[in-house]
Amino acid sequence: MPIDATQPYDDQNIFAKVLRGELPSKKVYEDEWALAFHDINPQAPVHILVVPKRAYVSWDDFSAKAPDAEIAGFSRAVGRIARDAGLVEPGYRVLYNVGGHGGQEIPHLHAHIFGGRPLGRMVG
Ligand code: IU
Repeated sequence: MPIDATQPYDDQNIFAKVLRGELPSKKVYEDEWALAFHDINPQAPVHILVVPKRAYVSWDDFSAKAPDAEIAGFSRAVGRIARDAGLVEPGYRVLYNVGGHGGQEIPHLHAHIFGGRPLGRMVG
């Protein structure tokens, strides 16, 4: 079920539990700002999720409220993870689903990184 991106943060969501170590994940990267792990249901040969360490419901919440240093740190982590996965050439996609129309299901911000095959043009 897609979420309402304006809802308050629920610390019982799946990714909050992964961040607290209460649920396992196939971790690919961790730093001060971000944790990244393989998506459980990959939609491409490479499908990595990157979540901020701190509590944000969605990209809307994060972009409005996160301090500049955190936005920079998180963004750099997303880029580094894709680079380290060897995706820069031939290319990759970063996606944030937001709320109902965006199809967001987990109410903790996550960037999807897709790669490893031609992804086609997607403009909407
Ligand atoms: P969405 O943007 O909220 O729709 O994406 C949620 C993603 O989280 C989706 O690709 C799921 O396959 C993925 N996922 C996961 O990796 N581990 C889980 O335990 C659950 C969902 I639940």
